[in-house]
Amino acid sequence: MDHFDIRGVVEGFYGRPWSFQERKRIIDLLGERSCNLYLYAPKNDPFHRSRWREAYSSEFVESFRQLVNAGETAGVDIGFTISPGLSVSYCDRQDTELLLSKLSRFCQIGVKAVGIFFDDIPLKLTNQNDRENFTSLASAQAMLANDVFASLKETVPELKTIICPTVYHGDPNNGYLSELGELLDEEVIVMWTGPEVCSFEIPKDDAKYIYATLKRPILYWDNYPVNDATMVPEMHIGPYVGRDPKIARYAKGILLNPMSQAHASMIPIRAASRFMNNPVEYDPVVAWMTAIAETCPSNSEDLLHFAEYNTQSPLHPLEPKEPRKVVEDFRRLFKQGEWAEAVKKLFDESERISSGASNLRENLPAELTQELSPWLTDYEMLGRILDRTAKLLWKSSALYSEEPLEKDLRQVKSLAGSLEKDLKSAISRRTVTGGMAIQNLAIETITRIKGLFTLLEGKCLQEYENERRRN
Ligand code: LTM
Repeated sequence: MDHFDIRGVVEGFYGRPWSFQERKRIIDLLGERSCNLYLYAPKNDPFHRSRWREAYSSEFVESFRQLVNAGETAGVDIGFTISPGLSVSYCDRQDTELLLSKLSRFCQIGVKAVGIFFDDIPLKLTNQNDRENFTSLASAQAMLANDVFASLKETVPELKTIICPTVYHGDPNNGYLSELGELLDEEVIVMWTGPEVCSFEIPKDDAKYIYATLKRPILYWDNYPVNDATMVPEMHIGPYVGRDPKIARYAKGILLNPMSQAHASMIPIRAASRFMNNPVEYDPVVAWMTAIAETCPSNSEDLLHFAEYNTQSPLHPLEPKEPRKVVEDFRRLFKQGEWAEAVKKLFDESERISSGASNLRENLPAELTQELSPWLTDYEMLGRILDRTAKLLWKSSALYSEEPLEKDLRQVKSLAGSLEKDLKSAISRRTVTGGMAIQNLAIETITRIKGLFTLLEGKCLQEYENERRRN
């Protein structure tokens, strides 16, 4: 049966790194889910990347030792990595020694895997000495990695050794990658994110061809649910989809790159762990709904509805289905002349959102509520926008009568003003939930009703004019 030997997480995102407490929670979860590797690689830890030459404090190493112990208890290997590529000189012996001593400090406290990561750096040798000593970036990186890993393995022979190359996605037919495949020791594991940085899909052939180029089964660095860079406004808690189970034939494993929001990341980690353990029988919707139910058993329906508003991500590039469906149902009923039913759709959804959001704020675990809070606020705002849109539509029907009353006009104007304010607040937010379907409906409603104001005010003016003439 196809299966993945390595299953777990790489803490490899930009943004606030997790705390040690958060890492411990994730490691416990990985253990519960029969996953077996956690790799430390947070881009914004300066000692991991920008100031990689500097040593970690003894407090940090002690905390990491406790993490290694937690991993042993949970049955999860803990790995430590460094990203020296921004400034390393591949031919400088001092740099090689520094890297070696920094990694060996972590081997001494029991890490089971080490990595040297070269992602997100220039695809050419930038140092003059390196250009004089190496014919290519691949040969420089292979020499450094082989050298450091061989020394570490002298004391820890079973150590897993991993690199992330500088070309880590796209077309597997690539000169840099084939040279790397040629020169790297065969035990070195190479990471790869698939056809894209954040791959919408990972087809079987991606795994097959990258295997052939690198001459070894690769380890997927799967950029989901990560939400750094331009994805910061999104909360990635939708289903884990688009990975062909047959990639397991050619890949050594999958490590998910999660969000800076550790507790929220547990939803997709729970779901994806099912794929990692049994790709053939994996059902993404069942895995997702189960993960949601496990996260908040007392309010799983509410969490599911909220999650349905937060699917948008590289795996689900289209706008979330749930709010789109509400608006489509509304438009269909409205077109059929079923006014009351159409408006009721909006009121019902608004009610579902506001009661769901308040249940979630009350009953979700505190850390999760804190992480989700900005998106819960978006969600609540959408509920308000739906409510005001529905009221506006309902009240505006009074203006279509032969003799519209001044008081109705005033009331409709005030509702339109409040809705406009809500829309302005929605635009000024830094997070996105539910796509644009509901806002678009609200904008369209306001615009059309303002058109009605023009008509009515015109009529009033006309009447005023007639009266003036009569007198
Ligand atoms: O994906 C890789 C190998 N490197 C970086 C990650 O650190 C980052 O989190 C993701 C998502 O933005 N993209 C990258 O290129």
